Amino acid sequence: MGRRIEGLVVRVTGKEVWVEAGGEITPCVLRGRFRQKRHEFQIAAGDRVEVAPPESRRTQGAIEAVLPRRSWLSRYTGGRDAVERIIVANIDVLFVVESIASPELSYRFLDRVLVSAESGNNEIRICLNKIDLVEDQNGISQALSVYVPLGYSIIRTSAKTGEGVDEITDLLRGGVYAVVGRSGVGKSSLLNRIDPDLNLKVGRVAEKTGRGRHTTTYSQLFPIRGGYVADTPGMQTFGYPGRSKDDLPVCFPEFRPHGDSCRFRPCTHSHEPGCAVKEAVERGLIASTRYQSYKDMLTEVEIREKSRYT
Ligand SMILES: Nc1nc2c(ncn2[C@@H]2O[C@H](COP(=O)(O)OP(=O)(O)OP(=O)(O)O)[C@@H](O)[C@H]2O)c(=O)[nH]1
Ligand SMILES: [Mg+2]
Ligand SMILES: [Zn+2]
Repeated sequence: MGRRIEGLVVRVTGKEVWVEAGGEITPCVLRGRFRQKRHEFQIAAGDRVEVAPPESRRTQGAIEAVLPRRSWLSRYTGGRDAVERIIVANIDVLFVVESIASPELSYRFLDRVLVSAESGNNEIRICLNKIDLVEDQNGISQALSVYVPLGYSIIRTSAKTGEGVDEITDLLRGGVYAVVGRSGVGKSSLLNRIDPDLNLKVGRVAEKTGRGRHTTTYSQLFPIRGGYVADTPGMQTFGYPGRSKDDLPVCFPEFRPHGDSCRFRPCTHSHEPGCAVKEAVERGLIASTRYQSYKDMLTEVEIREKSRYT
């Protein structure tokens, strides 16, 4: 067996992967099992890999192994390509970005990203961006009242005025970081504000639909403050990536204190009598928007599980 080097995947496009080791970037090809869809064979920005370095006659290295991931962000993509897709791996702090206006805050989408982030074992911060656009603070207080009790820190930011950006910068300490969220919420703009040298492409939000234009098209790690940050493309859908519906409730931190008190075990917290989670929703201890998100995702996973066995 030849010499192997260990490196960090900084970019994945089509069939080529860039691996950084010792300050040098080696372009690598994806061969054999690494072209399969199974997530242990997928390669994403942030993965640590073993590479057979290029020989004199070839200019590309070859990836030989992917090391186990500490954390990851993934989503389930539906359709013919139905599979869990890893977006970024080994993230130290994941910044989940939403905008308070233009586009308007989507509780549903935010919950989906948060659940996927929980399922991938991530340390999470929420960035509520574009606060320069709101005069009325009600929307912000409402969002805070739902997410702060769950234990998530919320950073109020504006990529335009720079407000709150230092709070993000202070958390960047030489590790791997990532921003994720819908198209147009300002992920690339925030990163440019932290480090103008990044010079990331920024898009416009369509006036009619309030939607972003998918300006960032693939995940890539950029050097930042002695570490790396991944800018990710805004995604239209964010399917729950977990294996089964039994893993879903633990991705809702506010369910944890109640889940053990349900009359039936296991309890899906949907139709069962004597469900402590449902009771907590009725008593206002769990936000109804969060419970609705849970039920939507549960239905989705149930449909997926059924189609797998028939
Ligand atoms: N007013 C205001 N506009 C912002 C702010 N952040 C971003 N924008 C604008 O929102 C639009 C979209 O910003 P991007 O940074 O491209 O958004 P993105 O999340 O990277 O979008 P994708 O790459 O498509 O996923 C641009 O017109 C930005 O100038 C902000 O804090 N305040
Ligand atoms: Mg972008
Ligand atoms: Zn229950």
